[in-house]
Amino acid sequence: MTRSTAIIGFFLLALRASGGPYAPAAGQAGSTAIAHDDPGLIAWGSSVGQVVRGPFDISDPESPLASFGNPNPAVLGPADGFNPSTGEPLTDPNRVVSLGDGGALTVLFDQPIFNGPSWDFAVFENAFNNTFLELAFVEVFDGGTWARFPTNSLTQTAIQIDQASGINNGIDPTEIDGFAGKYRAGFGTPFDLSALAGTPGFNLDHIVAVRVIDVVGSLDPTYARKDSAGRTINDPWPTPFATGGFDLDAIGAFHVVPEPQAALTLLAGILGLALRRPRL
Ligand SMILES: [Ca+2]
Ligand SMILES: [Ca+2]
Ligand SMILES: [Ca+2]
Repeated sequence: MTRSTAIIGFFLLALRASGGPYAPAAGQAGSTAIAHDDPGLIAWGSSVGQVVRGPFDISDPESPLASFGNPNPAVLGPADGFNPSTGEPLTDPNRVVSLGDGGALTVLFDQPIFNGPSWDFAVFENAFNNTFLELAFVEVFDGGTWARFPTNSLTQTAIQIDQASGINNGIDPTEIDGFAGKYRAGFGTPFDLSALAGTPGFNLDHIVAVRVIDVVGSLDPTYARKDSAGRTINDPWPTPFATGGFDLDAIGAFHVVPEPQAALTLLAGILGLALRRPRL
């Protein structure tokens, strides 16, 4: 970074010091952060679906793929990607999985998540502070269709957020909404399925899988990812190491269909398939 871009960055930051319209960091008034031990979290991811690792650096055709973490067991069960006494993230391959640029990971739930009052599930990343955040899109699957939660990124796009910059290396959580990774390790970002109401034919009460997809934070239009309003998303980039990209710790649910009902739903599905007559 040149001196002049650093100075411009400083003024941009100063201009934005008042922050954006969305919920602030964990522990601040109005935050939506979900503590890892929130008693409302009654179920956690039960198995791993598709895993697609992204490269260390999407702009480098020779780039290896991110490789850190063993999806099973790292992303299953309760959030554990941090030291509960200090809040520090734990770099342990059995606790978190790194996705790399644009990588994706699907977590399956034995008992489908449904759209209950307020938040329905929360995604846990392992950020080491409130502003060095790595973001992911979140999609849910109702057994037939995928739907993506709407996103908003108001982060400045004049200067690339990167690992090295001392002046402009963060995301203000009040400027982002609808992404996983909004909160530091030990705190989940909550999602309310009501945000997807109106998606044609989509069943908000039968979510069997949740997929997180790393946001490639590059400002280069060749690689840049966009929010729901078409704005480029600024996010730490490049992150050229085995642990690059979004790091998934866990996904916990607030509302899941109780076991017997889940079994009945499954049975009904099997019967439905068995009774379905071939179309002539
Ligand atoms: Ca809900
Ligand atoms: Ca990323
Ligand atoms: Ca974990």
